[in-house]
Amino acid sequence: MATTLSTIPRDDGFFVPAEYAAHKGTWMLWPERTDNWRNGAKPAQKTFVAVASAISQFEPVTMGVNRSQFQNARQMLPLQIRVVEISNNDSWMRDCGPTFVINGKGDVRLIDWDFNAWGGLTGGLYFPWDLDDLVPQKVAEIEGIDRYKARIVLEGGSIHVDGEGTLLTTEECLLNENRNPNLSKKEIEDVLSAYTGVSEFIWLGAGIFNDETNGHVDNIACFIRPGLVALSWTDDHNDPQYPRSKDALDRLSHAKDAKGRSIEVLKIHQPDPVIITPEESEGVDSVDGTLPRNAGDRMAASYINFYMCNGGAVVPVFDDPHDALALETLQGHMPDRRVVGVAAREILLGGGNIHCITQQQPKG
Ligand code: KQY
Repeated sequence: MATTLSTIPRDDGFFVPAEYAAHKGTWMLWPERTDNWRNGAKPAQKTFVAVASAISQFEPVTMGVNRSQFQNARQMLPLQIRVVEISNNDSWMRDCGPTFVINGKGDVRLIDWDFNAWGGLTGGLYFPWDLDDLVPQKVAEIEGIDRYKARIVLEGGSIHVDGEGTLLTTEECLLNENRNPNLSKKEIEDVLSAYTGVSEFIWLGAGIFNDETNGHVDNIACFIRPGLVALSWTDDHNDPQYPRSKDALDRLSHAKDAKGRSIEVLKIHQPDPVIITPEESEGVDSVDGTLPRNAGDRMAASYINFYMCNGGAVVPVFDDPHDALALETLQGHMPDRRVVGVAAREILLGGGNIHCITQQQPKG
């Protein structure tokens, strides 16, 4: 039975574990909307199959699908991937999905944040988003997990935790007037502390250049382990990403985590600019209220948007000269995981990457 609780996680002894803690499995949502995914979403579906298959080498994967796509998804996905009907507006499980909490005694619950499609009517990416907003409640019902309903607009990709009391985020996103205009920075910290259990915040300024999420942290920086943060980097001072990454480096270099540690930064050089081609742009339906995909636009490509699963890490690659070094560097710093690259341009074309389309459910 799944109950909606009227308490808050911290008071109940629950906190958000790090992504690198043990998982029960991974949740994803199936892509289909033709105003975001080109060519009837067929290339994206193949890439989602590749991501789900890669993760399923390490842990169970559940794919939520809209009713009309159930048979197609079931047919395209390997049998070890569970396919369940979960109506949704698009496929960004990291952002519209739940954030799970544990109490260290074997119990798991989830947080259901308010979702407004990355900005609602002030720069949001599509309309409506009502089905997305119900996804966490449906996951709670399917799993029989109790749910905390948090009255704050927040996407899972806008925060990272180290599992030891520290939260990493960006001002560009969390302080954006299209999320929680009535809350101050301090009030946002207070709500997030109460729900995630953290006591220390590391605020970066901006995220990746042209990131349509308003700078989600999961595209620019992530914890590899407590005290070690991977950061998307460029050596090119003329690249529009340079001041963003340099500012993040400066802030991280001066930060202390909840345990009083300084942060070690692992630079992961970004791929060369990834630009939307005319053919890619023409494959996307044009719909009022949905962000267009214009030929010539630079996409927010980053290797940091990878996903850690039990014994593995699934990393986006772009057929780029920097791919090999990114994989090698991440592998070198995660010796207990097998790093797997998945060609991810099709996900990037939709506005995010592998981390954005996955959500871990921790082990109890
Ligand atoms: O987390 C993300 N990067 C999601 C982006 C949503 C894109 C919708 N077009």
